[in-house]
Amino acid sequence: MSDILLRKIRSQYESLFVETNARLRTSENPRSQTPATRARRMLVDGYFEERGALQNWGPELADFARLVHDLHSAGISPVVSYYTDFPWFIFQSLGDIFSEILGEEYQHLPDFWVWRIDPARGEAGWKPHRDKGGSLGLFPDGRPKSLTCWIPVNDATPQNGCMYVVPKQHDKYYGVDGVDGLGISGLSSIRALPVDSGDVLVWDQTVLHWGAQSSEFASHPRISMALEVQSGKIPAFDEPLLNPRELPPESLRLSLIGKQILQYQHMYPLSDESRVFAKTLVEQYDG
Ligand SMILES: O=C(O)CCC(=O)C(=O)O
Ligand SMILES: [Fe+2]
Repeated sequence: MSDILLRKIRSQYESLFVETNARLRTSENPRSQTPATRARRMLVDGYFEERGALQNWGPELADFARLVHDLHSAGISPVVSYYTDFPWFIFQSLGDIFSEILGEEYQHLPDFWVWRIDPARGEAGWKPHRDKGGSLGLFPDGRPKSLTCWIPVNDATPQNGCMYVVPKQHDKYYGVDGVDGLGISGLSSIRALPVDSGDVLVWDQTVLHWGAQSSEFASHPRISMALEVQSGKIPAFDEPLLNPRELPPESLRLSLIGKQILQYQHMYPLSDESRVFAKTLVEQYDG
């Protein structure tokens, strides 16, 4: 990627880098639920929201949204915002939640994305899927091997394409190999998950979920980011696993950004220009 672009991001978004924002060296992590409640919700529904977990990062979340809009306006994939420290810092700050579900040795997977779902263009989030199909994401006793953590950078609503899930308890196909589609007895089992900026969503990767079709009457594009995490006790679902206690080095971030643009092309239309851009990133910064 052009060094000019990277320097520009550093100079215009100082709040998103640890070096230029002392706030990112503090860690006060408010929690609205007890670990027991989170564990119970995970067991019954396969997901939970943690309200206000990122409430201290309002200014940074707003700057991150601005960066996503700027990248979009420049025709650059919003996932390039993972060049900054902020997403890595934020996911690191949620470590207590990941470790209580996956164990202390949990790892970050090299799988992440940023969405900017534009209601004015009739856009929708990703279509219904399971991040790990069948029983792939589950231990024999039913506990999840991996999670997706999805963060609303601005408020996500049914109008701008918030997440929807089939809660585990209503899903006849949850964890079942060789089946496809909706294993529910009626549409009322489907649950919308509106969340505000500052909240966090976590689902186990077996849960069926999707990002909704937006409405032209929505007030703003939905901006969100996600990262996958896995247990440290199983083989890697994807390589390289990342130590959650460190911010990945710059060159690794850039090659992983290229990898993301290429690996999610079944979920969204990828232009030839973006494909070339992504391949260049992988080649330029790999190893
Ligand atoms: O934001 C979306 O539309 C889809 C998110 C998703 O499927 C994921 O993060 O696993
Ligand atoms: Fe997903």
